[in-house]
Amino acid sequence: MKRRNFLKNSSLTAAGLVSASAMVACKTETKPEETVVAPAPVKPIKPIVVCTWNFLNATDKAWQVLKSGGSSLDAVEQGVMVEEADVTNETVGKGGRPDRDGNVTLDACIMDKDGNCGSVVCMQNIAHPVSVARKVMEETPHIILAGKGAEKFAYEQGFKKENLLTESTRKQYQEWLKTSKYETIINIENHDTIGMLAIDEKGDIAGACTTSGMAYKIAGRVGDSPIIGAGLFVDNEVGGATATGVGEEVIRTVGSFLIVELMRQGKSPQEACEEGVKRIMQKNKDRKDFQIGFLAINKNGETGGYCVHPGFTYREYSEKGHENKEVTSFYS
Ligand code: SD4
Repeated sequence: MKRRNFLKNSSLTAAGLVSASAMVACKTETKPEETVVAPAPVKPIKPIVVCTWNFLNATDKAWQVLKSGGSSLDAVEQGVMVEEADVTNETVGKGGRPDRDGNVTLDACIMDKDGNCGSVVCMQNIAHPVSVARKVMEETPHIILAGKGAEKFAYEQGFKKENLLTESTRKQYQEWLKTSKYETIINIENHDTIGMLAIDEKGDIAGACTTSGMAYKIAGRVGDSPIIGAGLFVDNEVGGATATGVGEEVIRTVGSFLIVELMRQGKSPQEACEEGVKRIMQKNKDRKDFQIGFLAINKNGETGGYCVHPGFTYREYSEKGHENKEVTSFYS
């Protein structure tokens, strides 16, 4: 390099350094002092139980288990069993509406604080699929048992065979046969699946979900409710989520897993449920013919819910008492 250019470059560099350091100095001088405020410690709400829809007796049962020091796993199992046994609830357990061949086929799953899970799909003749799902989780190396295999396993575990069709659902089915065109219609009326999430006194989270699925579904159809990640997901570090409504749409977005992951990224249960529904609606811009409701809880016991159409509620029970929570919806 020629001396003249060298000097020129050096002086430029020096000038650059001077001005850069002046800027740094200037920046340092003018920067307002940052006060680091530690987030206020959140006292977790526990125990607490929430479930889809307004199932008073189911949350009561789960609350009794939690209050007597029971685990969240026992609470959610025993809580949803109340609805499985209630023949007036025609979308869960005994008394659930049948498929289009007249058979009641049940779906259920359960998940514990350690990420263990069990599920039964399309199982007939057993009134408490959630308990069979728990047996799958605890007594087998598998997660999902289906149809006849699930039923056989249930008998081996001591469950009794029961006729799940009631007089009421049999009559409704026969009426439906008269008018049915056997179309695969996704409806928005088929509610009352119970998804339940609980935190026990130790702060551990568990969840369960159980349903007879869509009324008059094609034989063999399985919805989201027994699919881990879709109808239910629990991560003891973060929280849990569950879904009700048209299972096909929930499966497509792996809804409950999505919501738990959104909470992991910092969203509140409410914000996560809203984002979950919005994701689904982005893919269904022109459709108004289905309902979905999401319910979520985080590790602090904060809860939230959101749905496509108005009408979805969830029930919460904690030391604060019993509350039926109306949620806002995408189409208000
Ligand atoms: C299903 N998600 O089988 C269930 C139905 C349901 O309230 O939730 N009904 O798709």
